[in-house]
Formats: sequence, structure tokens, C-alpha cells
Amino acid sequence: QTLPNSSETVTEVRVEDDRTGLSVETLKRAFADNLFYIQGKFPQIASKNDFYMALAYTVRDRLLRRWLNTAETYSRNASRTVAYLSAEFLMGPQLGNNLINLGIYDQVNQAMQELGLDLRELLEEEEEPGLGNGGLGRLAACYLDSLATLEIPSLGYGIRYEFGIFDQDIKDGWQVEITDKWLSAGNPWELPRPEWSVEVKLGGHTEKRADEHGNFKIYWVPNQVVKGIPYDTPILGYKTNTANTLRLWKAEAVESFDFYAFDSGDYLGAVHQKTVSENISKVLYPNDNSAQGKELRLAQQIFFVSCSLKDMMRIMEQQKVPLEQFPEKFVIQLNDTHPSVAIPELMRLLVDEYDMPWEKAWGITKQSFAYTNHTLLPEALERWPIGLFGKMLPRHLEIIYEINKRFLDEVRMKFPDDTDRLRRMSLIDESGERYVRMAFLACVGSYSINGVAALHTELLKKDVLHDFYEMYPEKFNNKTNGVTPRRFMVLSNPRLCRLLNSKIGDEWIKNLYELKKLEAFVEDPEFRRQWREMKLEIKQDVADYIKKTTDIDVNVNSMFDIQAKRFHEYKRQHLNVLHIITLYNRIKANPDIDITPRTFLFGGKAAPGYYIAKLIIKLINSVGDIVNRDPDVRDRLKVVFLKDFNVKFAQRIYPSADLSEQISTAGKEASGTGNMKFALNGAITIGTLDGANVEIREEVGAENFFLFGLTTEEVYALKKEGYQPWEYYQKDPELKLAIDRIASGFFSHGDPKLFKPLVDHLLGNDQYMLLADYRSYIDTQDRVSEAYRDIDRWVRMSILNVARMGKFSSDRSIRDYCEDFWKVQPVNIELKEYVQATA
Ligand code: 475
Repeated sequence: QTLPNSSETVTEVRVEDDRTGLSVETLKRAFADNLFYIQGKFPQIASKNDFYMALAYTVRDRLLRRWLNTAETYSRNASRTVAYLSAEFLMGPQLGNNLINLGIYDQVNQAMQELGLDLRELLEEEEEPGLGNGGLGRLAACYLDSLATLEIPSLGYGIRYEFGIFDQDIKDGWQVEITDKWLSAGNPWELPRPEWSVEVKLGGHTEKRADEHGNFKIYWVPNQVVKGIPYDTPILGYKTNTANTLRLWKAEAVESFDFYAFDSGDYLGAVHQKTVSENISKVLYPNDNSAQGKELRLAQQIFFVSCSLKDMMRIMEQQKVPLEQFPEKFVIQLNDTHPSVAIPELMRLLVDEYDMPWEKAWGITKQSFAYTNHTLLPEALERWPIGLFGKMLPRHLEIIYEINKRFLDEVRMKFPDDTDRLRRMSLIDESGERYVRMAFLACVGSYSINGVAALHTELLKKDVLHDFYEMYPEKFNNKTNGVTPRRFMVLSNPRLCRLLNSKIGDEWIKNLYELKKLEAFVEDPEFRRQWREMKLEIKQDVADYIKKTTDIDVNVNSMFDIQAKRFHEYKRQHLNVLHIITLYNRIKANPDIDITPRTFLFGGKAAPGYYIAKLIIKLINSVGDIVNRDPDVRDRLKVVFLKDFNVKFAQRIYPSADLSEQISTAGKEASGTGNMKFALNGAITIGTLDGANVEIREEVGAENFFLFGLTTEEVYALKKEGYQPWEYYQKDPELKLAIDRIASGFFSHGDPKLFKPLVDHLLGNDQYMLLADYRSYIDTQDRVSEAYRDIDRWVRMSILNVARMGKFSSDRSIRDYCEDFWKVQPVNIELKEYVQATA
């Protein structure tokens, strides 16, 4: 190749075309080029991972122009921006989603085919960034997708954990945790931005000293400083030019500390210091819906929050926006309380470092933050022991005391002579060991407080945050969760999409309410036949996968009955198991019984320290071992535990479900989002009146939803009157037999000890009221079995579920946030060839 030296040759060999061109030919050339120049391989010796990397770089090149144009446009306009602060972003694999959002899936598919490669295999190669536990982290990822698709200027801020959520293996029926080394093969989607590194102080003490003008000021003398390095990942919108940024912080040692230690000859001390610093972003805490009062966890929180706030201030300075205009430039959304130390940190920055008067700083702070609550479970509400908090963040603790003092004055003013209220509402819990109550801090420091489903928001107002609702009713609002149809329909379920597009076009991808148009076809027998065939093909794929990974044969004509989510007692996977055992017992009592064949699929991880949750996993596998092998069952029931449930796996499994299990105790599941993903892929829900189930049922119609169980009010009332699980056990012979078989060792090779802790929980206090809901659940499951036998009726229900799920797009959620209180406008991005070289 000759270098272009005249204007004629330039058009022919423009290098940039290989970086931007979308034709199959250009894609092939760029792919070969990246394989050679980036991976340093020729095709004959390249591994699958080399091919994946070459393709990933090819795609990344094609989105860089969008990314830089977007950044340049936001910067030039100093656009109002949403800063979404979250300790977790459960992004899932990037390649496929970027192909969809760039609109080049088909071209790339063809290019790979022509090179003798299989795109689907390359997609499988990607190690997914599992930087989250479950619902909260995945919601953050769906919201980034919608923000970009709606062209809203936004930044996601979080932590670049070196090890994300552990990989799950199953050994002898038990969960085994394996370190998630997602970065070991390299991450082609991120760009480090070391020039925007910031320093974060930790520990030490505060001093009151006079400054150079003789004014007394508080100085924080830390005993540790760490450096945060931002790593940026582009977030493409669907068929727009917008590419926003996810900015994740990696912790490193600050050089000066090393130099100091080296100077003093303390070589090992310096290395130790380096390890301590880097530990901060080392690993994601693997607990879902439960708080861990660990020092390192608090260090993670202040670390990413402080880095992010300083980054916002850098951006303002660069765009010449005065600091006073912080609330106009940024709205900071707190994804639960995990980033809520941002409130005292912003106060500290404004008051201590920018010398702003307290009142002015507080005015800015109160107008900048909005808080989303994701759970009512008491064990998940973050509280930090004062001692631990003060040791790590002595200045922040002083600031919280000051905020609290002024806040309690306000409470006293509004509710005179109500000392019990003051005690209840104090940011400091003084009932025993003293704690900082982070949810209360978030309420006081934010202008908006929202729950994630209508019922959840009502319960927040009635219960957990009732006093705050009385104090600040105007702050409370609901934002029902949603999920992105790009990843959870277009990418994960191409068969469904083809069928939808053939009937109603593809507008639904950007406007999910368009699915309504499907209702016109529900009476068309040919369409129902296609729908049924489609489902069968998807189930066959999953059956092949099950055969490959577990060697279990499943019948694709059986009902695929799926529960896939984190393991937690409140989610009641063991209620599902009681149903399986009940069906099995019926077969044992009468082997010729006419039963609707079912395949029970489970997926999900348990927190490594949550013994009962792990025992439930063991129980599922133990029951499966018996049921799957018993000749009396004659393959009418199969129980399969699919290990290592993650985003990639979720995408595979949701489309195959006939029945979606959403069976939490009423009042416990804040919203749920798996419930939405299943229904959007044509599953019918069996569920309680909990979280977003309530709204799903409202949308799809009661006749297309299998409801069972106590309501939230009934749960409360029963608790109050003294719930006796033992009575339910005594009164219901099927329930008694199911529990007795677990307790006797029937599923544990005759060992009655193995599942005793679980049985004791159920017959003891049964906190989540499985026994109270058992009969209603079983009867409803019997109706489900009946309905499935009328396959035509089932298909109608399935179609109507999809048709009426439009509300649950994360685009709708994000629009609600924007219009209600973010007050941020879309910014159109014009694609220029290059961003101007001159400033
Ligand atoms: C809810 N995680 C779902 C989802 O809104 C809801 C809490 C403390 C410490 C670590 N992780 C957590 C959660 O609380 C969480 O994931 N909550 C979930 O948020 C999105 O759909 O009902 O359980």
C-alpha cells in the first residue's frame, strides 16, 4: 500500500474507512487488520478469543466516532447531565448489544460467515463484566441503555471491580464459588483515562487551625491517600448517534507514598501500602439485598463517590460553569444508599475545600441529589457503626452530626414536643450501639425519594420511611422499574423479533407500547400456530443446552416452569420445591395419575455466607436426583438446576419459559425485573401481589395471570395475630407429607440431619409464610396445569402477555424520571467525520 500523497489517492485508500465503514467487505478487511495488528495473530494460529478480540476492536472503532462526537457536543453545550451513581453495574456481554444498537448485526454476521467463522460462537467467547449482584445492578445497566437511546446526556459512575460476582459451580449438589477473573483476557471495551485520575483521602483525624488569614478552619489530616483512575466504556443508544459513558474507578497507590516509603528505606512497607490501596477496587461484595458492615465496603463507597464528585467538578471547570450552578449542571441519582456518603462528601468539598458558607453549600447539596430505594428488608438497610465510620471518615462524621443537628431543629419546628419522633428520625441510631442511618441521610439530603414499583412506594410511605413522608410528603414519588427491550428481546430472542416484525413492524423496539398492535392477531389461528412453533424451537435450543451441560433429557412439549433469580428465603424457591415434591408424591401414591408434564428449571446464586440459601440449592439438586431417576415418574417431571446464572445465561433462558415463577412473600420484593423479562418473552406469570407483579397483572389482565397467596395486609395481620406455621402443617395432609419427606431423609440418602435447619425454619417461625401460602399456591398450580392442557388457550394468553407489556420498557421508566424530577432534555448528536482538531 502506498501512502496517499495526492488528493486523488486519498479517496481510494482512506484509512478511516477501515475504521468506520459498514459494508461487509470493509468489515472483513478491518477484522483481518485487527487480528494481525492488535492480536498479533494470523488466522491459522488464532484462538477463538483472538477472533473475538479482533471483532470487538472492529466494532469499537465503529462506535468511537459517535462517542467522541457525543462528548464534544455535551462539552460545547455544557449540557445538563444525569450522573447515575451506583456501586453496581451488571452490564452483561457488550459485543452483541453494540451490534444491535449500531444496527450492523446482519452485516457482521455475514462478514464472519464469509470468513468461515460463526458470530454466535464469537459472542459466546466474551467474558461478561459481572459487576453487580442482581436486580439493582442490572437495573442500572438497563437505565444506561435507555438514557443513551433517549439521547439524554448522562454518565454512569461506579467501581471497576477486578473480580465481579463469583462464578458458580455445583459440586455434589452444593454451590461452590469460583473467582470471576473477567479481566484476564483483556477488556476491549474500556479506555483508561489516567489524565483524569483523582486522589481520595481516608482515615486520620481532624484539626481546628487558623488559615493564612487568621480564620479558624477544620483541616482533615488523613492517614491514607489512594488514587482513582477512570476507565470509560461507551454506552450506545439504539439507532441514534448518542454514545454516553460509563466511568468506573480503579484504585491504585499514590506514587508519593511509595517515594516516601522508599526514601525511608521501608521497601516492604511501601509494597504493603500499594496492596492496601489496590484492595479497594479488588472485589464486589457478593450480597444481594443485605448490607455488610465491613470497613472495606465503606472504603469502596467513599472511594468511588469522591472520585465521581471531583470528576463532575473538573467537568464544570472545563466547561466554565460556576460551582454555584452545580444543581443546574448535574442531577445525581443515588442507586440505593450505597453512594449516599456523596451527601456529606459534597458538603465537605464545598465547605472545606471551596470555602463556601454552610447554608449555601447545603442549598446546593439538597437540590442536587435524588434517592432511589430498592428494598424494604431490614437486613439490607445500611447502618454504619459510629466507631467504624469515624475512623475511616472523621470529617464526614462531623458533617453528618451538623446536618443532623439542623435537621432535628427542623423536625422540632414542624412537630413540637414530639421527642419520640426525634429519636425515631435522628440520622444517628442511639438505641444501643450508635449507628449512622444511611437511608435517613439520603432522605434528608435529596429533593426526591422514589420506590421502584407502586406497591413498594406505598409501603415506603406507610412503613420504613413513614416519618420522612410526614416530614417531606412532596419529595416522595414512584418510578416503576423497566427493562431494555434491546437486550432482553432483540438480542436474546431473534425468533420472537422476526415474528413480531412480520406482523407489526419494528417500531416497538423504540416504543414498546406498539406491542399493543399484536392484539389484532390473537384470533388468527395461523399466527397462533407460528407463535407455538416459535416457542417450541426456542425450547429445543434450551433442551439441547441442558443435555450438553447436565446430560439430562427434557421433553420440549412439557411445560417449562422457570424460577431464575438470586436465592433468598423471601423469594421462596423452596415453596416451588414443595410444589415439585407434592406432584411427585401424587405420582408415588398413584403412578397412573394424569399429570401435565413439567420441566422445572432453576438458576441463581446464593450469597457465599447465606447458609440457608445454599441449603435450598442443595435441596433442589437432591430432589432432582430422586425425581429425575424414579421410573414411576416416567419422565413426566424433570428438575434441573442450571449453574452460574448470569446475564449471558439469562438471555438464553428467559425466551424458553412457559411459566414464570414470581412467588415472593407479599411486601418483600420491591419490584422484580425478571418478572418483566419473562412476560415480555411470552411466559405466563404465577405470582403473588408483590412488587411490579401487581402492575403486570393490571396490564395483562387478571385472566392472563395466575394469582395466589396472601396480600401484604394479610401478611401483616397474620403476623400480628400470631402466625402458627405448625397449624397449617397439621391441617394439610399434602403439605405434611411434603415436609415429612424432606425431614425424614427421603431426599438425602436417609440422612434426616441434612435438611433439618430448613425444616426447622419452616415449622418454627416460617418468617416468609410459605406454609400459609402453600395451599393457595398448589391449587393455583393445578389451575396452571389445567390451562396448559388447552394449548390454544395458553398461546392466546402468551400473545396477550407480550402485547400488553409495553409499560415495562426502561425507556418508559427513564422518561418518567426525566419529566418528573430530573428535568433534563434530549440532546441531538450530529455525526461529523472528525471532532474538530482545534479547540
Ligand atoms: C430488589 N441489592 C428488586 C431491584 O430495583 C428490584 C442491597 C444491599 C446491598 C447489596 N445489594 C442490595 C438490592 O437491594 C437489590 O438488588 N434490590 C432489588 O432491586 C431493582 O427489582 O425487587 O430486590
